[in-house]
Amino acid sequence: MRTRWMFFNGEIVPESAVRVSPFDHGFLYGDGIFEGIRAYQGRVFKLAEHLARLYASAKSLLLTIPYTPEEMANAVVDTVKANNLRDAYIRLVVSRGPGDLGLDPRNCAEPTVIIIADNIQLYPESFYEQGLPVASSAVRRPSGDVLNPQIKSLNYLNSILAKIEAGQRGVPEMILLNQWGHVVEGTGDNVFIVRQGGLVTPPLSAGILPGVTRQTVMDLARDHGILVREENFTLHELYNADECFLTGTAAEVVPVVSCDGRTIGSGRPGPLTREIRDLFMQYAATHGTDIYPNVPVG
Ligand code: PXG
Repeated sequence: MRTRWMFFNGEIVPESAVRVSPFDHGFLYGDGIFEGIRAYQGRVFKLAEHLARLYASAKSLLLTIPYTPEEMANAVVDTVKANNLRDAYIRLVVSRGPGDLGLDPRNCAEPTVIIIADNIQLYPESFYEQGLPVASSAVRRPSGDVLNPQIKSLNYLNSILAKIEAGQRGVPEMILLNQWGHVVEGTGDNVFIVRQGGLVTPPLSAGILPGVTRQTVMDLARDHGILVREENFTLHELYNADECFLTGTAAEVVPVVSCDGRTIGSGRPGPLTREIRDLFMQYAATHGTDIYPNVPVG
C-alpha cells in the first residue's frame, strides 16, 4: 500500500510517524474538533467555509488552534499535494492535546493537529439512483444548552448511537429529532424536504450542524429561483413531503425515498432533488481552492 502522508503538528510526515499520546484529551475525552472536506478535480471545495466553522468550533471550546487560518489552508493544500491526490477526502482534526488524567483542559500543553488526505470512499451508485430508505431515531439530538450541535466536536457518540440503531433497523441512515419533536438532521448530514415546489430545511436554532453542503445547496437553489425556507417541521411533514434529500460532504446530495416505512412522494428520487444534485455536482466540479495552480486542468 502507498505511504499516506499527513500533516502532524506542523510537518508533513508519513502515517507511521504520527504519534498521538494516550493522554491526549481528544482520546481521553473527545475534547477536540474536526472537519471533513472534499477536493474535486484538484480543487479543495469550500475551504474557507470549513476553516471558518473549525475556528468557530474552537472558539466555543476555548481551544486555541496554533496556526492562522491561512496557515491551515496551506497545510490542507500541502497535505493533498503530498499524497498526489486530485479527488480526496480531507480530515482535519484538532484535539486539546496531551494533558493529565483530569478533565481540566488548562493542563493540556499544546493542541494536536492532524490533517489526513485520502481517497474518497464513495457511497454505492444505487444510493443516488434509487434513493435511501431511512428511519427516525429514538436518539434525540441534544439541545444547544446540553451540547451545541453547531460545534463539530470529536464527540460523536450521539450520532454513533443513532448509526447503531440504523444497523438494527436495516437502513443506511437515520433522521434525528430534537427534544421538541422537530426533525433536525441525519447522523452526518443535513435534511431537506420539498413542498409546493420549494425547499424546506430546519433552521440552525433547531439544533443542527451548519452544513457547508446545506449552505451551498440553499445558495444554488435561490440563484436558480427555487424558494428556500428554514423552518421547523415534524416527521408527519417529512412523511408527506413531495421529496426529501440529505446533504453532506461525504454524501453530497442524496435522495431519501422512504422514512419509517412511509413512502415519500413517488418513492423515487424526485425532479427537484435531481436538479439540486446536478446543480451541486456541476458547481463542486468547477469551484474551489487550486491545489496544483500551475498544472493545466485536464
Ligand atoms: N450534520 C452533521 C452532524 C455532520 O456531522 C453534516 C451535517 C453535513 O455538513 P457538511 O459541512 O459536510 O455539509 C455533518 C458532516 C462522513 C462524515 O464521513 C460526515 C460528517 C462527520 C463525520 C463523518 O459522512 N459531518
